[in-house]
Amino acid sequence: MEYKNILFESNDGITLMTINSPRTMNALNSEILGELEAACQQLDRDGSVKVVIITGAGEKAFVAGADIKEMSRMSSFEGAEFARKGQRVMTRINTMRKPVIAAVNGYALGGGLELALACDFIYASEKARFGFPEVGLGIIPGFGGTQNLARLIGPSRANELIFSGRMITAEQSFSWGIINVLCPPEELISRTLATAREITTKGSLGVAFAKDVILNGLNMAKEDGFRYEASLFGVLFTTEDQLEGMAAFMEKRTAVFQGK
Ligand code: CO8
Repeated sequence: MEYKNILFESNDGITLMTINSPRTMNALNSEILGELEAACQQLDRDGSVKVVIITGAGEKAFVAGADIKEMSRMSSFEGAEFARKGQRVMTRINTMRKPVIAAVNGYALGGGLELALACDFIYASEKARFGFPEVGLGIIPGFGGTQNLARLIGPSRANELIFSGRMITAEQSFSWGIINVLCPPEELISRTLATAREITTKGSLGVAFAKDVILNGLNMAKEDGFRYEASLFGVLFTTEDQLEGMAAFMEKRTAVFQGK
């Protein structure tokens, strides 16, 4: 697959994906959505990749939404198709076996915020701005944002943000629990990489199973979530990573995990 709008940089098990369409502030059009979907598939299959980071090119925007110029020409049928494609891509990102971190460097609006919310957690620079401007365009968030935001910060704050179409600062997003870390712009990638590196030193099967159980457990009754957690916990006792992790602890050395 030839990528026209995404830059890749891979080092030591971490792949940094930069959405690079500066003319439209990295807005998501059908082509970029297709590239994101293909990239997720490729990275998920690649055993050398342990953590993925998604960011936006340039100083101003992470992703300024879905591409309004492309959407403005859509019929109702095409609009629904576009929403379905976007939802499929966001779900693909959300359900990748490896952790995906959003490094939000600027505007994360509409589909851009939905993309960040599809990641496992968000780090952001002080320049980041978050919002769902859709109601001002006569539409609603259509790439899963209504569901993901309300689950993350509760319906009350999600309602206010979505009904008003207002943009909020990185500080406000931090205090609302949308982002985990808020830092100066020049530190965003290094801080995100540092956390990614920490994750790569752990057993990748354990990390993948933890992601699975947290994600799927949210849609289960608590006792079912407990049962699912116990099952995956048990499965890990059939892996070399579990033997290595516990042996390393007892031998007072650093574990070297193979992801099997
Ligand atoms: N789509 C297309 N082009 C965009 C977008 C966008 N979302 N955002 C910015 N651009 C373009 C501008 O048109 C402009 O292009 P040009 O130079 O050719 O006129 C260029 O980027 C720079 O933008 P500005 O001149 O406006 O830059 P400012 O710094 O003044 O403002 C903002 C930056 C605040 C980000 C402003 O551009 C803005 O408000 N953008 C639109 C934000 C928005 O409304 N996003 C939500 C879009 S809707 C959405 O995401 C729905 C998702 C679900 C879809 C469901 C399927 C149907």
